[in-house]
Amino acid sequence: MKASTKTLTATLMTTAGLAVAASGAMAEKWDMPMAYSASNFHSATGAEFAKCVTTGTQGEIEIVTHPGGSLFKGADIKRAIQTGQAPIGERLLSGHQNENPIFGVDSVPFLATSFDDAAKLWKAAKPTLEQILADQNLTLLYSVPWPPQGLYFKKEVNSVADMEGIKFRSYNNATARLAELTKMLPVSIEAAEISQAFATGVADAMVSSGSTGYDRKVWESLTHFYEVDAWLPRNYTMVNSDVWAGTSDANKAIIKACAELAEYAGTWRAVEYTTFTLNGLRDGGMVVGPAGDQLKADLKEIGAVMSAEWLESAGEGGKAIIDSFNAMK
Ligand code: PCA
Repeated sequence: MKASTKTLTATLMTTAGLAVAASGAMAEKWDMPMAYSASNFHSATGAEFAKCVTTGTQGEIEIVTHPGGSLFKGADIKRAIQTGQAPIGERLLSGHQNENPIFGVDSVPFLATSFDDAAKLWKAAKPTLEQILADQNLTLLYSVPWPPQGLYFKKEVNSVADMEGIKFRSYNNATARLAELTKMLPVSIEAAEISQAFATGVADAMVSSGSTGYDRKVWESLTHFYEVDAWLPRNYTMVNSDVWAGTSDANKAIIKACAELAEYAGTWRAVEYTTFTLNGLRDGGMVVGPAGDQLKADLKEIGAVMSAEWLESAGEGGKAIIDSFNAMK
């Protein structure tokens, strides 16, 4: 019995070996670094995308996600993929605004403040962004927005004057600039590390989605969330272009289909998660509601300054995206 099991196993292994040899295919493992916690909806979407590819390619490509910045920290993910240290990964698009202002198009205050407008802005910007990424040896697979960005504080805030001197956690150029223009003090901190930063007083405020506040349980340290709907930044998933070129057409088609599904499902999750997480912040004890008129008016003024600055830095390419976005509205 034992011997025949052994023989059967050996036969199966040989057959499998021959089948692999015949098709020339080798099973590959693609590690996929992601910056946000496993419980975050982007990470959940990424895990499903990975499963879709692994199943769809019948294990020829097995994608394994590494959320929470566990393989590479958020700020290092893009470079790791460009240089082939990881074949695939996900990152915040506006995290690269230092390299090219176009990467920050989704974080221009009050340009696109709803899911519908964010989708239009993405459509307008996508061809340019795909080209910029392609020039950096990266192939865009899919992109999912975050819910609208609001302001978190440890006290009631009714105007920009009330913000002066607050230590403000930033996650990209726009958030750091917002801090400067409101006379706050920006400190750059990855989402994965904010619970600790707030608990230890390294920062006392931030602009982010209800989703990130909820994932990181910020009610343990913060008290107020103002629904400002400043912008909806995006995450995107990229693959190293050499790795992509070496992928069979059949597997490319499967990966593209899984990516399309992920973009759709992830966007849907972002919409659903918006109300759910704001309620979660309330349940945690926070005061959640719209900003008052003075605060809104002050922020509009700062938004106008930041929009002008972005347009100037992004030049003709930036203007073309905004024109095409406005034409869609
Ligand atoms: N959460 C991420 C980016 C935008 C968001 O809603 C963060 O706070 O880092």
